[in-house]
Amino acid sequence: MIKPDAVQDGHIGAILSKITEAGFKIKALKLTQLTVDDAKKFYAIHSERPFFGELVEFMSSGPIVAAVLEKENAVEDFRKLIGATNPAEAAEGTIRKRFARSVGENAVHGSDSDENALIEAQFHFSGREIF
Ligand code: 3AN
Repeated sequence: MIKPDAVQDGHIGAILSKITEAGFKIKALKLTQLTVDDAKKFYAIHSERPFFGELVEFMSSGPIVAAVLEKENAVEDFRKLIGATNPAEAAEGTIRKRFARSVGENAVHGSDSDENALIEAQFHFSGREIF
């Protein structure tokens, strides 16, 4: 996902360019907005964390871009491309270093495993929207 901060800041095009230049193929793509319930469901794994309420509020606060990406070693390579959760700690050249506002409003989300990538793809897209 491109998160509400980066969409609002006008970075959709630049972020998609970095993603495709890094060799990812776009299999599905849409501009949409999460409801509060969607955000709670998507981030259920973080429900006990102190920032959960803030995260849900932020992720449902405006439009996001959802995408399904394909590449060899995609999960690991995408996490390298986006950089550390906290943009202050993200490496030079990463998407979060360049575009994120803060640790909470950090521009992009990437799946943390192949298994979760499949669950998250199905959360956002129907079968006929994935190519
Ligand atoms: P990542 O997105 O790098 O995998 P996670 O899974 O630890 O990081 O956290 C999920 C999301 O929760 C982050 N993308 C960020 O928006 C938010 N988050 C993580 N840590 C904090 C924090 N300390 N304060 C506020 N929000 C946070």
